Amino acid sequence: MEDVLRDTFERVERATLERREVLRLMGLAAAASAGLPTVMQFARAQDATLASAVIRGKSDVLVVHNNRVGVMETPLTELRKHAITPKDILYMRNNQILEPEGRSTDAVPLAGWSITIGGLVAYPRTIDAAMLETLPQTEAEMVLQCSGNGRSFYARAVKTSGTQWAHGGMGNVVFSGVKLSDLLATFDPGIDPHPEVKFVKAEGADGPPEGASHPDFEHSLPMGDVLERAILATHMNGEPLPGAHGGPVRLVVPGYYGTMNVKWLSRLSFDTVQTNNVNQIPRYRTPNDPIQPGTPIDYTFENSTPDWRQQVKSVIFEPLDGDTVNGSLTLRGVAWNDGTVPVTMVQVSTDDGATWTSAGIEKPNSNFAWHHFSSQLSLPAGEHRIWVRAIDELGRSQPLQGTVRWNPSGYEWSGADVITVTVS
Ligand SMILES: Nc1nc2c(c(=O)[nH]1)N[C@H]1C(S)=C(S)[C@@H](COP(=O)(O)O)O[C@H]1N2
Ligand SMILES: [Mo]
Repeated sequence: MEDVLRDTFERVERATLERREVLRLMGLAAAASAGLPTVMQFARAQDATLASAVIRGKSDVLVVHNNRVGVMETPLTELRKHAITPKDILYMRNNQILEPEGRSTDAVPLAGWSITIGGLVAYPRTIDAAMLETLPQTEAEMVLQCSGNGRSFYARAVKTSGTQWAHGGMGNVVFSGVKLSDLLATFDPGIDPHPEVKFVKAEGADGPPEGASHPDFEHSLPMGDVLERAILATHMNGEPLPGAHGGPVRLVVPGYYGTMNVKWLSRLSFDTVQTNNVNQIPRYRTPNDPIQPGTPIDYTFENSTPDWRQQVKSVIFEPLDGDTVNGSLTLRGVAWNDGTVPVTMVQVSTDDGATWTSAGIEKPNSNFAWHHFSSQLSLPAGEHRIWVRAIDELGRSQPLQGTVRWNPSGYEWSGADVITVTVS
């Protein structure tokens, strides 16, 4: 399976490189380096397939990274327009075969969709998803972010394998549905997990990737966070959950990386150990100890951690890298973390870290959501580097050199954000 994926990635990368070469020959690269924002340069170098041809209802402003399974990124010029990311521009990342319900942003009926709850429990159950509508509803405004978001920045040290996401493998959305703990509480007799249960495994109904024979897309999540946070989401942004984003039911764990939010939920299992599904190990993990960029690692359950809780992070939305700006400008962007505590500070430096000032932070609707920050800057004419880093209530922050968290698959990029702008 890994080989199939690697092949695909390599094919996409080769195609991208070839296109870059063509662009260079056409003299567009010169135009790009003359001031087009990086995001635009990036968008120009991608697959020519239109997003709407891969997934009906997706906007053609999206950058298509993979047109077979549907992997697409939102340019920051679009992402920054909305407090809540609309479904047509929300990034998309599929790993498996693209099933019919995943091919459009239309809703999928709840009735007739079954979810099995089992594992080391006293009373396993199968529910019809329609029963979720009869239970108390809850909602969470939260950042949905691929653990590969920002992967391309690891190339500042050594390029890592996989989709070369810029910052647009994320969005801020509102998921609503039924809290898993509320669902469990309705059963009599109860599901009653054994005291030794430590993980909840979520399985998606999507089939194996092309040419691979491995089973469902699965992830194991720690029991504590799942009981506290997990929602069986049936709605997104106030509408029935689009099929492409996991409808009719998706397991959502606010504060966790996107990959842990399993789409097309078909089964939950209460287990004593993590699944050995390829998406739990070796994929979607980062090493526990720093490793030298370029060094391979044999992942074990002991030497690495799944991409569960999101790292503290900030992304500048305005201006964008490469922009030409007026000397008196407003810097804007978003910051977030794993939602355990709020992000309390966003610091800005225009002198490569000699001095930092605090940006203003708008109070977010939830700890799991984007925290919008802004700062008035006054800069003399010339080229300037602007750094931004977020700090949360626990004092957790972002490394200035994000490559210190280098890992072979380029997960969990969380380096301080830095842009270069020219003041005219
Ligand atoms: N069933 C299933 N769930 C999945 C995936 C998948 O391939 N299959 N991809 C995961 C990954 S890696 C990410 S980043 C998010 C992407 O969510 P989106 O496509 O709704 O934006 O879904 C996650 N859930
Ligand atoms: Mo992802």
